Amino acid sequence: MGVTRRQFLKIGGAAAGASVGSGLVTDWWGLDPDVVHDPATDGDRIVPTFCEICFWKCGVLAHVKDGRVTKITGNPEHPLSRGRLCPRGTGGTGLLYDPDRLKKPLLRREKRGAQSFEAVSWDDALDTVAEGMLKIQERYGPEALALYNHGYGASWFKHLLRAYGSPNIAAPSYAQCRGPREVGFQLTFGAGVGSPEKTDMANSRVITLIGSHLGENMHNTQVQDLATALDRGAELVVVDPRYSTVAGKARYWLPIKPGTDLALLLAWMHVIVKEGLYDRDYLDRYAIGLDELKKHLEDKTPEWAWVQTTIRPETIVETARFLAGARPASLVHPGRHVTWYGDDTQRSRAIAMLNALLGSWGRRGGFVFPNQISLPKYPYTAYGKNPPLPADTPRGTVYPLADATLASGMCDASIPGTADYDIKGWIVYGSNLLQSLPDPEKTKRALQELDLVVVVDVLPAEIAGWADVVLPECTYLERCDEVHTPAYQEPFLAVRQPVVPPMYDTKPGWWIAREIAHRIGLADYFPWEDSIEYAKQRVKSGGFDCDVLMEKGVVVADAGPVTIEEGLEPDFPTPSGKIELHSEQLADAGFDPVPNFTAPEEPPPGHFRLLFGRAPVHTFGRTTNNRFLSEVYDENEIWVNARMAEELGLENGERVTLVNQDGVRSEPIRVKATQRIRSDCVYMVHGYGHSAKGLRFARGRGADDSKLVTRYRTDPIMGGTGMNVNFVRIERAGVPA
Ligand SMILES: Nc1nc2c(c(=O)[nH]1)N[C@H]1C(S)=C(S)[C@@H](COP(=O)(O)OP(=O)(O)OC[C@H]3O[C@@H](n4cnc5c(=O)[nH]c(N)nc54)[C@H](O)[C@@H]3O)O[C@H]1N2
Ligand SMILES: Nc1nc2c(c(=O)[nH]1)N[C@H]1C(S)=C(S)[C@@H](COP(=O)(O)OP(=O)(O)OC[C@H]3O[C@@H](n4cnc5c(=O)[nH]c(N)nc54)[C@H](O)[C@@H]3O)O[C@H]1N2
Ligand code: SF4
Ligand SMILES: [Mo]
Repeated sequence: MGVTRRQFLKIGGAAAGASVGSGLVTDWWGLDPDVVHDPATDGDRIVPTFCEICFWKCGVLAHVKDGRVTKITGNPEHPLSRGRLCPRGTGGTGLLYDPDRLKKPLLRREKRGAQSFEAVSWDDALDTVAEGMLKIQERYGPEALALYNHGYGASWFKHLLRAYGSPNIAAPSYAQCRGPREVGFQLTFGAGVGSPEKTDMANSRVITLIGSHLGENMHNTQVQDLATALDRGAELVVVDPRYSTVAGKARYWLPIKPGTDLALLLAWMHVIVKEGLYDRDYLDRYAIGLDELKKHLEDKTPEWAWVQTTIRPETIVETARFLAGARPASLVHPGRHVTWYGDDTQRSRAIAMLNALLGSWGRRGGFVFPNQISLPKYPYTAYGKNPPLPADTPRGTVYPLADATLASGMCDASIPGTADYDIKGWIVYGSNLLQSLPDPEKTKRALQELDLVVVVDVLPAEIAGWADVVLPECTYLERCDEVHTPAYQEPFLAVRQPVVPPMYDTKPGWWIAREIAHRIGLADYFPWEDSIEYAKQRVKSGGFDCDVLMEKGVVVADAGPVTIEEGLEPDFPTPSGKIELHSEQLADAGFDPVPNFTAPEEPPPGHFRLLFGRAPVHTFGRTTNNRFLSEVYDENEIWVNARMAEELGLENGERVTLVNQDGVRSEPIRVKATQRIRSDCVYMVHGYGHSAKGLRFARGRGADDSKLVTRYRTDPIMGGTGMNVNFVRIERAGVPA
């Protein structure tokens, strides 16, 4: 059975309608969980490849008839899809056949940001890029060129920048997304959580979600694992100021006051320690710092946390016992997008520590130690030694525990005189910085300062409007990228291969990067004929059969033990070689060795805290122009507590303007008056309110949350930008509040 158009609409409709508590989790998919897709349903050809509609990289089977991709289904043999895709992946043809795609290389005609371009040949466009890069290298040194990237196709450009000699390579998925989580877990266990997350949710007995809104956050395998766990009787504890879709399936929904999760986590640990409910043997063997932690937790009582979180002490005690009762198969999910309040590394660390008390790290139903296939590199010239340090920290500042470059920091460094040296040029691959970095007006100021802005994209998103040169990449269905070998329970090797030839005058990223390299004297770094030859060489040198891989799209290796129960000897690569409940690393860097809670700022009178998240059928603003996906959800709404809406005289469905604390106004947005959200915050889906002229479908639909994020709170430990610190008031059309 394939996913038919009708079923697809049903999935999206159910998800977008979000009826509270109805149906099984499997209904989110609109699919019978026991039916595996028959890949041979239709199509002249079926080409296995992997998805890029989000960053999870599920294996897909693309069905081709008369040269057109007619249908995209899940590859049954691929561990991340297991025969199913999320609704977004199924709608990938909506990107391939989007009439608004970038079709030809473009050169800017008027001033930056005016969105006025002239179509040129690839030679002219690439010569302009090469000339700009050589000038920057000569005038300021290679470090003055930065690469922003997101997505799997970026590897060719990262390689190009390293060869060129720049350390300024960053993705908003670190400092605007999961960076604090990785650092918080590394400080505790010596290793981060990674992507795909190394959770073993399918075998969990209790799953605790701190804001993580799985089911709206549609990472395919995680949602499947959650469905499996629930089918096996697992219970959910959902902590969220909003009654999310997954809260509708939970045993406990804790509508926490936004920004106070750390207080709840400390109080949970207080109860677990005080009542001796933690995993004593596990901690004796593997952890240090329990005594310091116990002492620290003494006054973090449920009554103390009540005042902060508004969650009653009895509930805190009851849920603490509930979590501990299922250990070690009790998973406190680390979340993914965690740049919320600026205390995010410490909150993530508290999540890590709670998991340590439950003994879940390295245990079935908790976190596994995944395996990974390692392939030898394609032999190419080695990068130069001792590249300069990145320019991502404001002058005089250090984020001692950051383990990647900060996208926001590179933007700051592009405003002259703010960092140790100035960044003078940007190459932007697959990242719509005007919707992903906080304070977009600052991003625009930075853009105006640059000598060179190159955007490689598939769509004319906002960022493309600011480019000097726009290079149209073909979509993931038209190209071959780097081989995918993630760390996972079942280690595997997957290949992305072209399903149909590139449409229009678009080119694959590997070709674009190589052409630039050839023009600036870096040809030696790109010795491969094309990306298929490159992929084949790597696969072959790893001892795998390329023909089988190309035919199946994936090769799965033997799993081997991944948990302590299976006899695995765990490894904690912290400085002490143990789980660090008390962190000398943090103390040495001048931070709290055990997390302390500071209450967040209160909304000013008449204001609500602005929260945001995901819609099940969209990936940020990347898919809001996708006409297939938008058939089911084509504009966002602002969730307002029903009682507050009544007090403000707001009608359900009426269009309002949000005005933030700095007077910035949103586009008109429809009110969703609902009891499913607290009265001190409002919520909207990120990725709407596009202003780019070329996005003819998405333009003018809904409102843009990023525009309202004029403030952020920087995490002092790793530089992440906490963005849930903005407040809005609601203005009715023509009625200033
Ligand atoms: N206000 C606010 N800001 C946020 C968030 C939020 O919720 N609210 N979320 C944060 C999070 S979690 C993250 S991970 C970041 C993500 O932010 P970004 O890294 O900027 O990622 P996307 O928004 O996915 O970038 C989308 C761009 O990639 C292009 N694109 C899509 N496919 C391809 C392709 O195959 N090739 C090329 N070259 N381009 C392609 C799209 O057309 C689009 O222009 O944003 C963060 N910023
Ligand atoms: N469909 C779909 N799925 C996606 C994506 C997508 O664009 N579309 N993007 C992917 C990416 S890159 C990421 S990073 C993830 C992000 O997804 P997640 O990591 O799951 O979540 P966030 O976007 O941070 O969080 C949104 C949720 O947190 C709640 N929340 C807000 N403030 C607080 C608070 O103070 N405390 C608590 N406890 N909860 C709070 C909100 O009400 C909302 O339910 O999703 C991934 N999956
Ligand atoms: S989770 Fe959905 S959009 Fe993301 S890679 Fe998988 S199928 Fe594609
Ligand atoms: Mo993210």
